[in-house]
Amino acid sequence: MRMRFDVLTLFPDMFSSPLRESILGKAIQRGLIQIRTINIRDFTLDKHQVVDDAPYGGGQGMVMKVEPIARAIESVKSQNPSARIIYLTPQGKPLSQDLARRLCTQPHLILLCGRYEGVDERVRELFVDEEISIGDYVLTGGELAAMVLIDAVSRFIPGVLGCDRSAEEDSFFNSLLEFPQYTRPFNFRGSCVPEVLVSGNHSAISVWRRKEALRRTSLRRPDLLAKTNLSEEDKRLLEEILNSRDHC
Ligand code: 4GX
Repeated sequence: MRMRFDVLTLFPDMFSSPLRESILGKAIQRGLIQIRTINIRDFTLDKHQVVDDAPYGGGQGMVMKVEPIARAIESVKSQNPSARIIYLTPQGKPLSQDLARRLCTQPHLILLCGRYEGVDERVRELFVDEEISIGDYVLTGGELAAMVLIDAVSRFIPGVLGCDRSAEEDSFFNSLLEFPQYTRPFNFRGSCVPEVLVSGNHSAISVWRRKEALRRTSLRRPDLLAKTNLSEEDKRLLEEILNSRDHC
C-alpha cells in the first residue's frame, strides 16, 4: 500500500527538509510514500505571476486567486481523477488519530495550503472535498499544517514505522497518555529511575506502567479518561491514585 501526497503551495521549499529526515525520509526512500510539491505560482498566466488580490468588499489582507489554484488542481487531477482534495484551515474538521487512520486508506491526497486571508471561496465550493484543521490556533499558512497531516497519516502506512512497531500501539489508540520512560544512567544528579523498572519483574512493570498512564491521563486529560473503557484493574489503580498523596 503506497500512498501519494501532492501539496499545492506557494512555498514548496518549506517541505524539503522536514519530510525527508528520519522516519519519513526512509519511508520515501523505500517507496512507501511519495510527496510531491506543486508551486501554485507556476500556474499563473500573467507576466507578473500574481497569485493574490484584494478582497471584494474591502478589508485588510489579500485573498488567493481562484484561477491559478484551479489550474494547479486540474493539472494534478488529470493524472489521477479520483484524488481527494483537502484544504488546511482553522475552520476545518479537527485532525485526530481517528481521522489520520481514516485518511491513510486513501491512495492519493492533494493538500492545498493557503496563505494570507485564505483562498477565494469558489476554490472550496468547486474543488475542495474536505477541510481539516490541525488545532485552534492561527498559523501563517497551511504548509506546516499539511506537514503535520502528512506525518500523522504516514505513521499508519504499514512498514513506515518498521516491522516491530505499529501506530495502533501508540498512546491515543488506547486513549490514555503514555507512561514515563527512562534510559541510562540509573542515577542522574540524584534523580533515580523507579526501582520497579530495574526489578526484572515484568508483571509488576506492566502494572506500574498502566498505573502511571492512568495517573497522567487523570491529571492532564480527564476528558480522555472519561472516554476510555476501564477494566476492573484500571478502576482499582485509579482508586489507589486518588487515595494516595502522590496524586500530583
Ligand atoms: N489548521 N492556517 C490556512 C489561510 C486561511 C486564512 C483564513 C482560511 C481562512 C491552520 C490550522 C491555519 C492559517 C492555514 C491560515 N485560510 N490550518 N491559512 N490551524 O492556521 O490548519
